[in-house]
Amino acid sequence: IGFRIPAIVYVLSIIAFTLIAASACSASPERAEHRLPNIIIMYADDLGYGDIGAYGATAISTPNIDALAKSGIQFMDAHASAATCTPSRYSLLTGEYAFRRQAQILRGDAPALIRPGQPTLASMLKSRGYTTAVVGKWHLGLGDDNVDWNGPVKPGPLEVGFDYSFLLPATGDRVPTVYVENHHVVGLEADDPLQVSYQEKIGDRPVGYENPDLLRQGADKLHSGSIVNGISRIGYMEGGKAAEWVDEDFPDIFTGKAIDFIRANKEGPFFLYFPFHDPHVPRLPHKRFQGSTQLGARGDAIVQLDWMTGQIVAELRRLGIEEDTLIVFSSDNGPVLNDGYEDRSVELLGDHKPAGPLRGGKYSAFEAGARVPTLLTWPGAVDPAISDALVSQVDFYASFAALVGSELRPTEAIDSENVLDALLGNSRQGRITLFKQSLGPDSLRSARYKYISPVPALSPSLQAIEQKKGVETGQSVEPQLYDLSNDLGERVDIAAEHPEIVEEMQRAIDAIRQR
Ligand code: NG6
Ligand code: CA
Repeated sequence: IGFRIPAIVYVLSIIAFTLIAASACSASPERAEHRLPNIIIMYADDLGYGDIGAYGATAISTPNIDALAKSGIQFMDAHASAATCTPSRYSLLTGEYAFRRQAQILRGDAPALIRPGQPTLASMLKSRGYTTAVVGKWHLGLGDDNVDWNGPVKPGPLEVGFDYSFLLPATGDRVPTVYVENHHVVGLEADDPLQVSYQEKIGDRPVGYENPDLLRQGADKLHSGSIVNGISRIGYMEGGKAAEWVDEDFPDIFTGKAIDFIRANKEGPFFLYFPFHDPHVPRLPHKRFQGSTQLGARGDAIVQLDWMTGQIVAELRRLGIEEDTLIVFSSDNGPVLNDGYEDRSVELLGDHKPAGPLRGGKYSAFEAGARVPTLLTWPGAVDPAISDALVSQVDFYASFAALVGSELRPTEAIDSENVLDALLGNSRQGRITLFKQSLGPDSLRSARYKYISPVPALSPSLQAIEQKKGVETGQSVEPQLYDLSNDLGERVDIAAEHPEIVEEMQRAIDAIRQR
């Protein structure tokens, strides 16, 4: 079916790579150093393939993100490596599939998933002279087991290659609802220590299931723990009153911290990993964005995200470093409407299609689970284009390593492929095959086909997601095969007609899993 790399292409690409590497080394070190671009990864949370103007949305106005699409490369077939948050983030930062660490959506008090010593995109860039920061949503665990939020919270980003961190530790919908800057919870008072539990109610903060009258948004059972800022969260939190965040302040606080970092490091090169909270639940956009769409909180949260994007680009321009800065804009997984809170996203959806023409959504093995809007700009070096190349976020590691001239060790970023040429628009060829995880089955893409592995038995928790969240998860006890060249919406299962393709694609998944 033609998705194996022909040997000759492989050999030629090695020769080409060696030549490029050699010519990079022969330049004077000073010049080579100077030419390293700043790198910013802007990473939305649960933003779907159809949620922004550049990908067809008309009910949400996203001029700043659309401007990135216009001035850079717009990828039509780019993917997160999973359909949920923690696994996608793990892969983006380590170049490794999340199943290798059994990474699942983490609790808010989970220990650091990326352990000190494991190489990351940040540590790799740091070794090439970059100053590195993460500002925004982390959701990759912090500290060791039973982390003490009142002492130094570590290990965390600073132990895996980041010089600076300002974090929303897990998600907006789970405790602790505080910021963590470097090793410390921001604004904590010594006489009101912060404790967190995911087992039982602790302390005297009201909880959602006992005080529905205190809530600004109705919530499902899971999201009915401690109430902070009128919203009940997953888990329980005692103390830490002065450190509580106000959700509506996220856009200003995170954008401000990101801009501070950019200003302080304008001489470059710097790496800024900037994961947004929007449009994840709970959706509580700042007052100035409320009502900016007819879609309610979810649409308004996307307008807020667009504003944040614009602020960063404007700052680069003001500092005169826009040309020297490579920006990637993407999302960690596909869209969902009701993800635990009644914020009227379902009722107010109208004709808007968060997943565009794709089937499924967040959590799903269908395309909308992980095929996400993806843009790359680098005004000094990349010409505008629309690209159909098949690319995965797991490949950012090896690709940027090639860009900055860092040679990967055999154990480093083992699932990451160098697709730099496709990312920079110099080639239409990205990956030959692309592996994805979901909350349920694995899937595999070639340029033409989409294969979804069968599950041994239907999972009741996935069935619950289908019923409550209205997302088709893609689980089936039968293998599924779709020909995306004429069936982008994955409607006609052709597995039965093509047993040989099914077998070959399943074998490819097994080989990745067993590696
Ligand atoms: C799920 C939460 C969901 C969301 C998600 C994390 C359910 C019942 N609940 O466990 O509300 O918080 O975790 O989203 O599905 S993610 O984008 O960070 O993966
Ligand atoms: Ca997410």
